[in-house]
Amino acid sequence: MVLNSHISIVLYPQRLYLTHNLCKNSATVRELQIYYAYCVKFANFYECAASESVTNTYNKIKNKHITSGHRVGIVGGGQLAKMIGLSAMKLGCEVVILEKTEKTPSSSLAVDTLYGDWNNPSNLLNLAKKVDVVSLENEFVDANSLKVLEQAGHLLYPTSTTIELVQDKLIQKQALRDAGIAVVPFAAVNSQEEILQLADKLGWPLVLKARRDGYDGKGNITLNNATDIDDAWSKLNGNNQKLYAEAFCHFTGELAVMVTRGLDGKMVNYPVVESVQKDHVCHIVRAPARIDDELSDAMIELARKAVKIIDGVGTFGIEMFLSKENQIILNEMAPRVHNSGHYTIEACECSQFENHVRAILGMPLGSTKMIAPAAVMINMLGEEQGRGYPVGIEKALAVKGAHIHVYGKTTTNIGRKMGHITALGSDINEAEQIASKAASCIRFGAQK
Ligand code: AIR
Repeated sequence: MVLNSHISIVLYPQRLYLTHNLCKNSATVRELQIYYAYCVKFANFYECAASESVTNTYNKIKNKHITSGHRVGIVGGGQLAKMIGLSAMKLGCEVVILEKTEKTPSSSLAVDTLYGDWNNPSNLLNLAKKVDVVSLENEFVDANSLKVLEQAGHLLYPTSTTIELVQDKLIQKQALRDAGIAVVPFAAVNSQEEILQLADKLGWPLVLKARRDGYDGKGNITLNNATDIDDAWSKLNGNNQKLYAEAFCHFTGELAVMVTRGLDGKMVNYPVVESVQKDHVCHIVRAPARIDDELSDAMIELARKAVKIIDGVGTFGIEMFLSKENQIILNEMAPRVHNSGHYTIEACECSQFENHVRAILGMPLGSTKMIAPAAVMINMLGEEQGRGYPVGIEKALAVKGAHIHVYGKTTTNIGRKMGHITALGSDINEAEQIASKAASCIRFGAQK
């Protein structure tokens, strides 16, 4: 079958082969649709001698937007969108954001910001019409709303199918378990009674979790015994929100791996990192993790497998536990750039953010190699309610080697992620000393 003068399809049992004047690739039907859409939208990138239809479509894009580079749409405008946006801008792209409220961290860099409910398909379509490819900075956007974008022929990465598999943590755990990945025992709980029944099977403590929309400690409560159930149930709004519970993992360490997977299925991974969490919120990330090569290789293999299972395109964060028995257990995966990868901005040849942009544009992925022996990232959290700009930043900036990121949120609150600091060093201790010294100067929301 010939799609146009430059792209033709040859059908083999179960596989399709896409032939193009410059590209020869084996592809599934879905991949083929995607590839075709890319050839049309990014005709210049593939350097194809574009057919009339390709030229017409590309000209429309050019007229609508800018004369070079691409427009990336991001659903959500927080710090993750800001850092993706900065990388996109570095590559000459423009960024358009869809957010619920005004004055988010990314509003100052976006060429255009649309406001509205991101679960409303018409808002998503308005965003998609303004850009070449849509991506996400959070997993809260409803997969069914996202499907509408794909049905209308827009490019979305990660796809709605990937988001569907990940955004409901119960479905995510089931998908991973079914694919043979070790996860802690878990079950849906539809009543307080069912939590007690699960505790009979798994023992205490249990972790009660919201199936959707939890992050940074919101949506997770550890239950130490039966008397904790009532309070946790009402805090997580169990009567109206779907919950599940899982066995508490008595881990010896929490580790994470960032993986970027391209449109062609090629993957790159960053080193395994150690993360220190307090109250389910990430506080410190140390790279690389101080573990032996065998364990590190096994964790990387698991992380890559997990991203493949959900057919991910873009950057993904995979959080793991190391059990007392040295077993690797996948805790959670995020279909987006992740806090465990913020250190890559300064510490790696190509950051998690830039690799995300490269992946969703169908471009070659960059090197994930660290440029220093060690790096440490410390999160800066709000101490109490107050304004979003910190006190003490001038002192922190005087600390040599500290890379300071202030997200630009208008207000702060207890535990809210307001910024982070990364330092490189010849070893973890050296990097951590620098990062801690700078972090101790800065305070968000607290009076000096
Ligand atoms: N985020 C998304 N999922 C998890 C996290 N941490 C980031 C996104 C989102 C922001 O946190 O960038 O926009 C929301 O932070 P806040 O402080 O406004 O709740």
